[in-house]
Amino acid sequence: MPITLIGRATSINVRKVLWTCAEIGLDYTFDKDWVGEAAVRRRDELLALNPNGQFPVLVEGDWSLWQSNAICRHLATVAGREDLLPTAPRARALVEQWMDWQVSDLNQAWRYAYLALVRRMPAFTHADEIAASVVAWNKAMVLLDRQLERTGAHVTGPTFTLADIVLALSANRWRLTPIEHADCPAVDAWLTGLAGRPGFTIEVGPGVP
Ligand SMILES: N[C@@H](CCC(=O)N[C@@H](CS)C(=O)NCC(=O)O)C(=O)O
Repeated sequence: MPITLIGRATSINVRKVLWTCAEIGLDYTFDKDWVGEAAVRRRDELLALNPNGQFPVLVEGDWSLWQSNAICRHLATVAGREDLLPTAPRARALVEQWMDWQVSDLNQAWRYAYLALVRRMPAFTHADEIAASVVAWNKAMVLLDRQLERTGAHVTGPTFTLADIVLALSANRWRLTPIEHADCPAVDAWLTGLAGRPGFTIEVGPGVP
């Protein structure tokens, strides 16, 4: 069945799915025609697939799925990639735990600072809010750093999983955002170590925060 991924290549949530596709070696179409006039013209099409009107969306025939982390898990499951998403209950729960932490706590921490300092959105200009967001973001990254220090390798242990994909994109955003960064040597070493993986250079490497 033909598989289509819908979204913009600049989106961190789309890029985590693109990286997962690269790891799997998936045969799919990337429909990225959602910029400017096309986004307006295709708005109803998007809303029919995702009532949130957001990207990414995965389309498999007449079935579709939204939420980037759910899409990554689905693709790994269908591909039988137990290395990316283990089937053993505890191992799987830990991968899901870190993925949920990324999409909830970590995303919430960086949102204000990123929208203010990188996207330069007019609604995000309060200095106190930016400062609070930077503190929360650094605190979250130090938590991740301690975890990577403990495992000495990847987010949940010695092997690479979906948790590394979703968190590496977040860590890359943190590194490339112009803030004062907390000292996170384990995060830096982990990012450097991931550089040879399929998809990393394309989806994380070129310096898009
Ligand atoms: N929790 C959702 C968030 C999706 C989301 O925020 N997507 C952004 C792009 S990163 C979006 O589509 N924004 C609206 C737009 O770009 O028009 C997920 O992980 O898929």
